[in-house]
Amino acid sequence: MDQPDWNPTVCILCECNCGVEVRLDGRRFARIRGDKQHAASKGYTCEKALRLDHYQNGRHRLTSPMRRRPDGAYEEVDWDTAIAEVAAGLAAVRDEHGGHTIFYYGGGGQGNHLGGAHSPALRAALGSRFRSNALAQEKTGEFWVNASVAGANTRGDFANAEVAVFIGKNPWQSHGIPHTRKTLKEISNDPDRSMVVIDPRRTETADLADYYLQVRPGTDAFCLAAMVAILVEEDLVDTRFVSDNVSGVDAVLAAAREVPVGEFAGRCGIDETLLRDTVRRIATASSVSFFEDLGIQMAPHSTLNSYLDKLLWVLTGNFAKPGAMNAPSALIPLATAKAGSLKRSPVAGERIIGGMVPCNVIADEILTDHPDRYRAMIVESANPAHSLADSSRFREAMRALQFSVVIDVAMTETAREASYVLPASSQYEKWEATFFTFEFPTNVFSLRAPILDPLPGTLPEPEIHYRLCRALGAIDDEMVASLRAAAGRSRAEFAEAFFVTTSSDPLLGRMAPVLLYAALGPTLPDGAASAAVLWAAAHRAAMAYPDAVRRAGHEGEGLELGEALFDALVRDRRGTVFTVHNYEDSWREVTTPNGKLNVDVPEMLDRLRALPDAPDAHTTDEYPFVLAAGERRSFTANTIFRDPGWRKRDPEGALRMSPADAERLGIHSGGRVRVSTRRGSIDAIVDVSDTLQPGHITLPNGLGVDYPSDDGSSAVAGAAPNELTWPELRDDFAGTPWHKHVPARVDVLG
Ligand SMILES: Nc1nc2c(c(=O)[nH]1)N[C@H]1C(S)=C(S)[C@@H](COP(=O)(O)OP(=O)(O)OC[C@H]3O[C@@H](n4cnc5c(=O)[nH]c(N)nc54)[C@H](O)[C@@H]3O)O[C@H]1N2
Ligand SMILES: Nc1nc2c(c(=O)[nH]1)N[C@H]1C(S)=C(S)[C@@H](COP(=O)(O)OP(=O)(O)OC[C@H]3O[C@@H](n4cnc5c(=O)[nH]c(N)nc54)[C@H](O)[C@@H]3O)O[C@H]1N2
Ligand code: SF4
Ligand SMILES: [Mo]
Repeated sequence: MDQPDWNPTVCILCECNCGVEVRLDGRRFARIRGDKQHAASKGYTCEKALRLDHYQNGRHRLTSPMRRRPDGAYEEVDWDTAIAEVAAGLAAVRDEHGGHTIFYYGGGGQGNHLGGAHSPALRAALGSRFRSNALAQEKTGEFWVNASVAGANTRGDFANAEVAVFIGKNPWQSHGIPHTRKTLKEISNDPDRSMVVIDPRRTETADLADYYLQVRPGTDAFCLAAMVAILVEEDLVDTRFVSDNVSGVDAVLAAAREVPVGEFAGRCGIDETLLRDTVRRIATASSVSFFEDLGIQMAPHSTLNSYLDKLLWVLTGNFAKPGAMNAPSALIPLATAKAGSLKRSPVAGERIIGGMVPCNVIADEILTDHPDRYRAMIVESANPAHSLADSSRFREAMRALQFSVVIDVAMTETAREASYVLPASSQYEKWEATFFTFEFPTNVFSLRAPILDPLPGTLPEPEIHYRLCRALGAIDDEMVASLRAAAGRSRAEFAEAFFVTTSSDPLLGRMAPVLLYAALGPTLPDGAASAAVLWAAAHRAAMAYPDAVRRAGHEGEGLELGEALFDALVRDRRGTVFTVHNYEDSWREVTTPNGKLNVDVPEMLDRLRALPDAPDAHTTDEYPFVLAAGERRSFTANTIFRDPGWRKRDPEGALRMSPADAERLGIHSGGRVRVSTRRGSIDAIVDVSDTLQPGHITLPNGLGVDYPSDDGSSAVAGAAPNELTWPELRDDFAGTPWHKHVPARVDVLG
């Protein structure tokens, strides 16, 4: 591959996927800078993007498929052998126990979703029914609430918001909104705008806030319920908006009037006057945007928290207008949750939301003699043996499987338990994209071209899926050849042939991604075969939002509009604007039966009414601290970087602790302690920090992964947080874990 000076691509470390330009020196990332021409990020990055060479060129990269020998060691095998044996291993489980016992986990991280978009074909070829990924340990509760209230996913418009509210979200470190730090500073510096932060730790974001609510850990439901009650009690509900646009409000008003505001303020540790002032500021603003994240989604009452958060913006009329909550379009929806009664997982009987089994029950659904237990697993671009509650139990579950395969760039904690490991090309060596397209009213999709040739021995995931489907006999080469011939003649002929083929048989319909890859893919420029899956998505978007797609500059009627959008996606290297909406368009995304926002959600109202009797502390004499296990810091990025050398500070990921607790324990910054929970212990260095309240301690996410040294041995930096967590610690509705609320003990080491 020739190396033009600055190669456009994106940063893959968080959902923002900021556009960057990389200057190469051979295969090394010699320089990296923000891409000013990127359609979404326009040059913005944070400091982490500069470290991407540690991902691309670290010593963790795999260059051959690996097979586990009976003695547990791994040996290299060639790709043909690996594909044949993986297909045979999965087919054996299917034939013996049924395809529903083959579980699929993952599908993409912060920067890569094209591989996962091809996985439905492999799953269809195997008859696999159950799947999950990280969203089922953070967002499924919120997805369900959004589905119940709006029938759509919703997102804040922070750039235009008069008031920005962050609940259990530290965007200064974790980002998640466009040009995050710039937007935060703008809000903070503008005397006419305000920022509200609800967080037990005085974070970098809290330091910018006008209203900082330092809630006691795990008591947000009391705080948010009191806020809703104040809205009702002080007549701050936007009654005009509500009577025109909201249904079921009487049930909410009745429940809110029962909330003991003063008592709840006390239980969440927030001064009632501050709480009332905050609610008044929100209710009287011309626009308010809300962002709830892990601090309330991985804590007690998490689904109820999400519901109460939504009530705050629904009752104040903050929907479908500038600066408020809106419903962005999607090129490929990440997950479509449905309200109402839900399918259940086969062994534990937990709710499946958005098609995902709660992460916390996966190990339980393997380690059992239940006839429908999972017997095989396909893991793609995820590290569940590190990222799911109770790592040691997950490792045990992996070993109990009859067969497992991991597709990753590295020999991860999860890969080390698998029957086979298939090495993927890195995200800078293949066509890639994410489906994190949450901007409104202007929404951008970034298809990236490779900036390096694949590392020898690696393959892109779409090719891996295609080869496995072929080896399973699920692809008829003649059919692919005839579709490919049609694609060679014209897009219109291809469209017709593809439609006829995929509608002839439901199984072929589900094979669509790999059929597109193999038939349309070879006709795309620059080897962009993996982008063929976007062809169907472009047509769907053009049909769903024709006016918004045209406003984004794509032209044509009917099928032509979809083709024009697809061609633009494949051509552009710095993001494609695919929709430009009017704010009223958010109403079109609302899919509740009567087209209104619906706040009468009985499952949540029951929980709200039960709140006065719910405990507000879960610590014990033996485990007196609340540990937030997995805090986002300047030098964390999930487990995308394995090389600890990327961290300029905090190399081992210190345990943060309040000065009062440190004094009581007689420990200083730099001292060593043991953190223990009911499940396990880890050792850590202490960082005494006045940002924490007494009784609250935090550990970063993403540490505790091993990395090979020059001499071939390997070393682990820091502690893996999920050695301390356990699966039963989870939300009673969505099954999401309480990773931010783990009862723990701290012992000083000599
Ligand atoms: N630097 C960096 N950025 C990242 C990532 C990363 O690894 N590193 N990961 C990305 C991913 S996958 C995600 S999902 C996002 C997550 O982004 P965030 O949700 O912002 O990240 P966290 O730091 O895990 O948690 C947010 C806040 O919750 C607070 N919190 C803890 N307990 C409670 C509580 O009981 N109540 C309330 N109200 N708050 C509480 C914590 O103090 C913390 O400030 O970040 C993304 N961005
Ligand atoms: N205790 C605790 N646990 C947590 C959290 C917490 O706050 N506390 N946070 C949770 C959250 S929000 C999340 S999102 C998860 C994240 O955890 P996971 O979803 O498991 O994902 P990552 O750590 O992002 O790891 C992604 C994997 O993809 C691999 N990879 C990178 N590029 C490619 C590629 O191009 N192809 C393939 N096939 N693989 C690739 C990496 O090597 C890595 O193994 O962790 C969750 N776990
Ligand atoms: S980590 Fe996130 S905010 Fe920072 S440069 Fe990368 S994508 Fe952008
Ligand atoms: Mo996440």
